Amino acid sequence: MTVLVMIPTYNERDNVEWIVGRVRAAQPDAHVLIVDDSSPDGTGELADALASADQNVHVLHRAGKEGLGRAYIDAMRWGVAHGYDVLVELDADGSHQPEQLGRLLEKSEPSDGSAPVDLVLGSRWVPGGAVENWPARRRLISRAGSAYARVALRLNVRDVTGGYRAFRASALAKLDLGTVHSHGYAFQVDMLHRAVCAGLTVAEVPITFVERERGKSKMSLGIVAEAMLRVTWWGVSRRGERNTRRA
Ligand SMILES: Nc1nc2c(ncn2[C@@H]2O[C@H](COP(=O)(O)OP(=O)(O)O)[C@@H](O)[C@H]2O)c(=O)[nH]1
Ligand SMILES: [Mg+2]
Repeated sequence: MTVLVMIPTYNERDNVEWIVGRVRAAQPDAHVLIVDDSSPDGTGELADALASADQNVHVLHRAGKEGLGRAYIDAMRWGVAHGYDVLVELDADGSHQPEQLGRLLEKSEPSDGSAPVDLVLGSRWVPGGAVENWPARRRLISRAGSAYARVALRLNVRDVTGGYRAFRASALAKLDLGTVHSHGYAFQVDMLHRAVCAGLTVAEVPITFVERERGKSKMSLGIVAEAMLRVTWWGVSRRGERNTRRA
């Protein structure tokens, strides 16, 4: 099984070397793809230096900041084109601990011979999962957002917006990536919703999410609003489709 860990970066100068080093130590066979949106702080140049020192590290430079969704779609296309079996999403800021990646990969390609899971979600909100250093306000936004999307889209999943995930490349081929237009948390909900509608298998494994210590979060009111609006729209149109079928 070949694994590509995709790490999107925007102004992560203080984190990129640290996180890549942790991924390489935790999963020495995995490759890393840093997807940088021309960060003004020089993250892209640092990434290039890491790639020239390590043949398992690659960099995709994008022309400008277009949001997490676009960066991941480009990374996924790159990973599929290069023939990796499993594509992992991981934040650059240390919130997703590379040392826990084995928990996800064990479901993507189980060592006991059971069926591989198409989409494995690192989950903060299942037993054993946790969040460290989050103010009560952020915890509430995240839980409420997950609860809303669960109900609106009828998703039987606890952590709907999490960004620590492992996709089997063969499953991604069924998701029509060319029509994904969502960016922030909405991107994560969108991909999960598409996976469920396409009949892919989905599993959650507990992770401990650690809030970043260095650099700034790119979360904004706009990102939360995008997620709310898109989820509402998807929920309404799904219900409409169901009613049309019934009529
Ligand atoms: N390439 C790229 N990466 C981004 C963009 N926005 C956020 N990221 C990265 O996505 C990851 C998660 O973003 P973060 O700001 O930590 O969001 P939060 O964890 O929700 O607060 C980090 O690695 C960011 O550098 C973007 O527009 N382009
Ligand atoms: Mg973060």
